[in-house]
Amino acid sequence: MINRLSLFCLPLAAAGMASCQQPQEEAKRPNIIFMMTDDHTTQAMSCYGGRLIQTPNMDRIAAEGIRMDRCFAVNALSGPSRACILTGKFSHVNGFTDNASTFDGSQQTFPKLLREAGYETSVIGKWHLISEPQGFDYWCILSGQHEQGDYYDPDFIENGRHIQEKGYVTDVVTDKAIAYLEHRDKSKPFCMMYHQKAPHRNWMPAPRHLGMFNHTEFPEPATLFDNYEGRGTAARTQDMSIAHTMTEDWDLKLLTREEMLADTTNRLYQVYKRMPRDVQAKWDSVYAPRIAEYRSGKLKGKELVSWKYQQYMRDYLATVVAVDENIGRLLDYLEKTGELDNTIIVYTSDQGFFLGEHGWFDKRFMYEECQRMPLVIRYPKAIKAGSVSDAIAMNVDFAPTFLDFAGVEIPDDIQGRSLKPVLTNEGAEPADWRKAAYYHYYEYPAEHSVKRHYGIRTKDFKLIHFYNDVDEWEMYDLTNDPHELTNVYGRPEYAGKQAELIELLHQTQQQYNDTDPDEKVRELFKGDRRLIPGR
Ligand code: SGN
Ligand code: CA
Repeated sequence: MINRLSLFCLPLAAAGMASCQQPQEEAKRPNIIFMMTDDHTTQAMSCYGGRLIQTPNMDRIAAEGIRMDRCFAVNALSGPSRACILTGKFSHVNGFTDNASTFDGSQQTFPKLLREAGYETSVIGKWHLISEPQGFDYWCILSGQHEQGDYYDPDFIENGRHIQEKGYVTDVVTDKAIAYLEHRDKSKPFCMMYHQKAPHRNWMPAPRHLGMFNHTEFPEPATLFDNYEGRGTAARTQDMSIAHTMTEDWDLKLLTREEMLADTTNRLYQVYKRMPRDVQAKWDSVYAPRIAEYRSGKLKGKELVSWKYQQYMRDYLATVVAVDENIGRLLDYLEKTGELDNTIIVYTSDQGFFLGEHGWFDKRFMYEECQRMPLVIRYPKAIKAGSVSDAIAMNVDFAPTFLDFAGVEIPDDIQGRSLKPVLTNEGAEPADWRKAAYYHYYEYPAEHSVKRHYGIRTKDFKLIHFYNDVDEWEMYDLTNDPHELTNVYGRPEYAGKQAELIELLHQTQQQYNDTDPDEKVRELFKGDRRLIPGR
């Protein structure tokens, strides 16, 4: 699995000797820190041009490395995305299609391959794959709330042992990461997966950030009041709107302490009670004006939706601030210990998220805001500072990329492709690079009611097929319609493009062996190619 050069150099490097034929620098294998948050999206990152907050430490990774502008989740949901990342394989191959799945931990993953090649491996924070982590020398995963983890005084399973820690989850996960780095076996390169829970629902800020945005008005997205005209059934029947789905208690935190104490079964109380008393007191004072305003009865209709959007942003973005601060802490620690430039530092999120676009929160849809993942990478030995790339990347590419940088052979059954040639060439893609990202979402019927669908996303277009209990196609011209408001599928002026995209979808499904998502499409592809709609 290790290439010949590193195999030859490894024992010497481990013994601190420099007598390898290659210069010592070249022989040294990079450490990898894979930083992943949960539900953080590019609209809330200043290096992506987001107008909502400043994220200086994430921006630093981008400025001193590369920003990938077209990285896509292949199934925009936590467990599935994590399984794709670990295996480099799509959901239909790794078996974890939705959050009700259990990961088959006996299968090949990139941490296992790195470990076999002499890396020390660890995972800290959100795991969400139900089965115990395999292939890690150290693992410490969030266990509360069905493995979503708690914001305050979180529970963990540390190498099989149940523990509870004091403090705010984003800080605690970082403390653990730093403690691990302090005590790791320094004779080996390491690969650490550092997985934050934030900014996942229900968006509870750190004590120091409670109320920090109470006097900030955030810009509304252009599509906050989308009426879904020009889209299909799936967009109209979802259950993830700020107007209707967002709850008063869990999401908007519109319950007083007295009300929570009077109904201790309430879910908000279950997380509130985990805070120390002084933090509860701060919480009470910060949310009191919000509750009063809401109950004044003045807010109605669109004004109420705008108001809810503001509260949502105040909480969500405050949790992002803590993530950014903690990334800063980790970068400082690496700098201080001399490991910063030896380490490939990746920042991403398991998928993107809707911050009011189309009137929504949550993810799941193959629409831009959540299909697109943040991805910034710093490794000055091979990546030029300030690089930006529009090459189409997917989360299944992460595994082969890490193996490639570590000099480990990429097994043939990995479906993603190493991004190394793109990353090391200032973001430019090789001539034979893929033309489309593939997507397939399965979790339906389920929470948020997003219908099953699959499709492709090229640089300029998107083709989606919603199936299962509907049979509807959508196609978006992203250059002319970046907000994806007008479905152009079936329009005569797009007939040629449509036929081209259907063929590309077909080829992509063949390539990744996802050939039977549903009968009807098989029929469509099986027969006479002239029957492809639009041809
Ligand atoms: C929880 C949330 C959902 C969210 C899923 C999946 N509900 O069930 O809003 O879509 O997690 O998120 S909550 O009432 O518990 O907050 S994922 O990122 O883990 O896939
Ligand atoms: Ca997520």
